[in-house]
Amino acid sequence: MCSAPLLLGAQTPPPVAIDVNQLGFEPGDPKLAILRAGAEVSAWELQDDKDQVVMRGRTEPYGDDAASGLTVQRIDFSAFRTPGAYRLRTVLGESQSFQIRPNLYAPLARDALAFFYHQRAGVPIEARIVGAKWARPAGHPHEVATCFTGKDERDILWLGGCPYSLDVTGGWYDAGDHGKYVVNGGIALWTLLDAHERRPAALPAGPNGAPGLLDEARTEMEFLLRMQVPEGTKLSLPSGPFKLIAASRGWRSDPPDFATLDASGMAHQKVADRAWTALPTPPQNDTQERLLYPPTTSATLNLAATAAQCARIWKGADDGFAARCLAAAERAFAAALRNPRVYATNSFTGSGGYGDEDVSDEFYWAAAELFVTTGKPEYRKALEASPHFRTAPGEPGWPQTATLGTITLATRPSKLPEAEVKRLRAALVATADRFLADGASNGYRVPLAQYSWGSNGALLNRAMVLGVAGDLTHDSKYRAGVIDAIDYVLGRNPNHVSYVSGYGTRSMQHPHHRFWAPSLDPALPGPPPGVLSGGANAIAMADPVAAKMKGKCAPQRCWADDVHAYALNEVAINWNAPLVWVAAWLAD
Ligand code: 9MR
Ligand code: 9MR
Repeated sequence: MCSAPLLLGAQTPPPVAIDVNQLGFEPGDPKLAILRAGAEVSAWELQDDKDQVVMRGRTEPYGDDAASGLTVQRIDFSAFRTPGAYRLRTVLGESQSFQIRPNLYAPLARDALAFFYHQRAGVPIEARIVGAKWARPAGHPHEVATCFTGKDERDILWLGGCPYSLDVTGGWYDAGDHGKYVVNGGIALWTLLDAHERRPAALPAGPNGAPGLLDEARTEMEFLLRMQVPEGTKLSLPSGPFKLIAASRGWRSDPPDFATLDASGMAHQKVADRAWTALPTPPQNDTQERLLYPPTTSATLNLAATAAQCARIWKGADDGFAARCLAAAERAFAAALRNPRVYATNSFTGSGGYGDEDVSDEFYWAAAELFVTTGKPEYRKALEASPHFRTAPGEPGWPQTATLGTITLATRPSKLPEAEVKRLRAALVATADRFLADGASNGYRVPLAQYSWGSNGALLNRAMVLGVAGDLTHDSKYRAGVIDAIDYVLGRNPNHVSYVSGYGTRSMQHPHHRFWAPSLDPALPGPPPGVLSGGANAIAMADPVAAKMKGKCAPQRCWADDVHAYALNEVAINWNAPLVWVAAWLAD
């Protein structure tokens, strides 16, 4: 142990050896930083912005950490509560600077919400709201599309198309691409609407006419409603379970044969480009043909669930809209019951798949939303008969929505008896406890066990469940878990990066995005503040940047701030939505 000052020239910044939330901490919250160093105990100092030492302590050795591939020690300075600007120092190096102050998270909640405005299709993104740098003309302002016909990537011939065009203008672009997907739109919209139902005053209209949460959510809801198949429509669709096939063909399973179905009330999976557009392509410059892709049971249930939420949220504020939502939701649920196994084939170029061959969880979720909204016995029967009833099988995600249904049943007033609500709550709390246990089992104390595509979104969805558990139990350990998650996202990670643009001294700059792509065209802007990178991915390393890292990085370090790294560094509505939820919860 030596406490001599670092011998570094004035121009050489000391090495960053301490990873910490670069935004900072609210005074009363736990405060943890991670030092990259062997097991030897060493001294740390907390310095204010006048280089005065305000607290000293000893690191706590953790040892080798598989998730980060590092040997780490912990610095706990939770006891320090005085507002100000600080950095941590040890002989091995220092941390980025950060703040301690109240009301730290409100701006983050607002900027994370503004992401959805930036992602809007069909309307110009206005300079008076976002500033000249991020303003752009409307993308796809008249999105009138008919169904895909022709051969897909599996060589399946889609002959029938659909006997109509739909005006599906509006909504949000999904991510770095310009697809608009009902499946992923559903969970993103649910998450914003849930944040609103929990704390209606949290995100009202923003400055300069920026839309508040409800206005923003409504643009997506209106889009989802437009994706519904008109009454009296017969379509030829593959219906039934997928068939296992030889792995040599590159697919795990094949869709079943086509059947003619009454598709009225179903929802199209997505509207998207026929072929992938190049990077960069600002949305107003997209010249690809835009097409509707076949309706699926999963998309239909995403519409049912969110339109049911809409029906109760807008009741009293806009009864006409609420009634439209309710009718669409009930029509969609009936259509899904009629056509329960119409799965996405994942075989169209130009857009992502969001294919899911188990929609029992989507059925449960939609039944739960419909029951809470209507109180009708048929929905109660459907949800009580579901294998997912009273379960919270992990963090929610676009392919696994059971936890969403359980959150709604456990936290919204309904006709369920109190004993039942208790059981539902217990399931959520048990799942939150599992997340805390995951946090206890890695060096950086991140309540996540697996790092796959969109791991930051998965982590924030876990933080949402932890937040719900905190609300239900008033036990501070759940807020501590939420802090662990946001700390990781904002800098307490082995890449010492803040994964949220504009937040922290060293934040993500080069997302996989077709407009925020200054590394490809210097005339284009970088990401506006509040945009979340998908994050470390050690499992589905599909892009060229990730492919090169495969097998060579510890899970938390499989990440690069590179526009081409779509499996590591894309941005997406279903990942930014839990950032809004969590930041608003922390701000409350
Ligand atoms: O840009 C696409 C990104 O938005 C998707 O998430 C990703 C996976 O579906 O695909 C990206 O597009 C690439 C495509 O899959 C393969 N050719 C290169 C495309 C552009 O990077
Ligand atoms: O988030 C999706 C992830 O779970 C999948 O593994 C991945 C590959 O199918 O696709 C991700 O979603 C992308 C979508 O297909 C197209 N738009 C961008 C999404 C985020 O990368």
